[in-house]
Amino acid sequence: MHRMCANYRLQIVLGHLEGPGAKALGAHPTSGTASPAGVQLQQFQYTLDNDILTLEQRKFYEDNGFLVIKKLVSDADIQRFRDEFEKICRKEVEPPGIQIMRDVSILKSEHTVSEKVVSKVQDFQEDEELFRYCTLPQILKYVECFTGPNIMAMHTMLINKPPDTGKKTSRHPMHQDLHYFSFRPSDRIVAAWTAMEHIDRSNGCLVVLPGSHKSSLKPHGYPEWEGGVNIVFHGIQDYQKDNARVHLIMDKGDTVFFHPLLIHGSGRNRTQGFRKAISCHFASSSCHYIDVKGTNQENVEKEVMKIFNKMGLTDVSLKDFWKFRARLVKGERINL
Ligand SMILES: O=C(O)CCC(=O)C(=O)O
Repeated sequence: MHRMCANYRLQIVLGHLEGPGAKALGAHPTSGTASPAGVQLQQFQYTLDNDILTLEQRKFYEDNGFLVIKKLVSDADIQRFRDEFEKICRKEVEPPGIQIMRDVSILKSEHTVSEKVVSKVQDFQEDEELFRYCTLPQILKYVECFTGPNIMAMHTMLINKPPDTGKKTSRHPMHQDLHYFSFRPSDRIVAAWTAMEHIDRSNGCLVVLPGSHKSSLKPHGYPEWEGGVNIVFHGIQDYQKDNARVHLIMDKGDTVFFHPLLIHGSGRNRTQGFRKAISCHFASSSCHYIDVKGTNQENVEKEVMKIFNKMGLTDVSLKDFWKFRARLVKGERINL
């Protein structure tokens, strides 16, 4: 993993400092504009040797822990995900294992089943239409740069951030996704998050703290917010707002790939629309499970156990939970 990048050396020798796709992607302030001359021979830790990322993109991810690729998912695919989401909300389709969540502020106030009361669906691995997102070749092409060739889809979500009712419950506290994961190593895990419409600060874009993927996993818990917080929306304890944070303004189809230790969250949705994004966490199938007992992730295991217990399942662990969710999307299944 920590070996010298052979591709990089080869490209220097050949003088080809831009990889395939560089022109199509164009420059983007959140996708790396480092000058090739400024790129030093180095060991890469967070990306693998590949012919997909330009050197600038690779260096950008190494330094910042995220990378935005413009227009990666087509309007036609996004429309299909929207249509399926609406069918799920109306209960016209009921894929096994799917979890349908409501925002805490609308939890009890409305009983009709519609897009307007669902804040998120997750675990759509048995829904052929939504799961297509996790198998799109253009997504997996990038995922492979971080995970390697054997890829598992671990966690799937379509987030439908509702208009904030004034209680600020539509915010997602700053957190590190690794807090929820009982598999390692973290550098072989990556999230793909695709904007299903234009997303900016008005409707609650992603907020990231560049470079925070180089830090360790911090203790998380429920933030003490007045208006309440959604179930299992843990945040970093004692998080202090950091001026270095960056708001990711994204257009429909733009996709951000990010490291599971990157500190991120999202702001309030101040519009009347439901802000939509589709996302999957991928991991190399050669990752291994860990026991989180005695670590600061124990609180997640306890919450997940409560959910299992409600389903009548006892004597299960966080590892069982992840094994149940994991699906092979490319290559071969090794450990996960
Ligand atoms: O889409 C969002 O608002 C934030 C999603 C997120 O950070 C997460 O679910 O981990």
